[in-house]
Amino acid sequence: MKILLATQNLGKYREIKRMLEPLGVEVILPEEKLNVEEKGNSFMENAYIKAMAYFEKYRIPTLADDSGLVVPSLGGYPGVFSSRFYSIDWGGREEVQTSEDEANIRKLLRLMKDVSDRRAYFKAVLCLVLEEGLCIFSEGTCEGEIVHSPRGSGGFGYDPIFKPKSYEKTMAELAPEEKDLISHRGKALRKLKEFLELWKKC
Ligand code: ITT
Repeated sequence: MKILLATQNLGKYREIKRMLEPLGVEVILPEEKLNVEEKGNSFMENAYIKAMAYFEKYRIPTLADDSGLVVPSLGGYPGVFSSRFYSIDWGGREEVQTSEDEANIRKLLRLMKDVSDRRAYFKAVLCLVLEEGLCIFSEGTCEGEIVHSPRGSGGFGYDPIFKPKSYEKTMAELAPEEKDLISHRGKALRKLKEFLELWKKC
């Protein structure tokens, strides 16, 4: 089975590919980037918007992942704004942009400088459009806390400043398979895999 992954994020692509390929699923990227406006208010809405936009163009089973980091002490931000959090006006100075990931991390750490409640969680919602009129969702979360300075070089995004619950390492210090085992995306993908196995038998 071939699945088109509706993303521009190579970090997501690497993780989804390594978890789905052992199932015999070939994960491919779109040849052309579509300008999809993610105007939903939830991960679920945005996952659906992305999956449908690419499905309508390519007409093959299409998977989208909308995900992000939720920090309750920041009122749930970055949340659905995770990928471009650095560009959101929060008062104070603008982040100098090196890479988007680094700018996001700098902004989050600056906002949380004096915040003692550092709990946070990652959430991923996957939307798989299998054919016209058939779409399924799965989601996963991973709880943890925001550390005071970045550590590790694995993963992507906010991984260097996120320490999963009951771990001493940040997500970016874990081996890829360790991340897959506990991550929001790993959990959502395992649910999706169960469904795909049943569906393939039908
Ligand atoms: P696509 O929409 O093209 O898939 P994107 O990066 O813009 O790519 P999202 O809108 O879903 O995707 O934003 C997700 C952001 O949340 C991502 O850019 C990271 O900053 C963060 N994020 C999601 N999953 C993460 C993970 O496993 N580790 C670290 N950060 C993550």
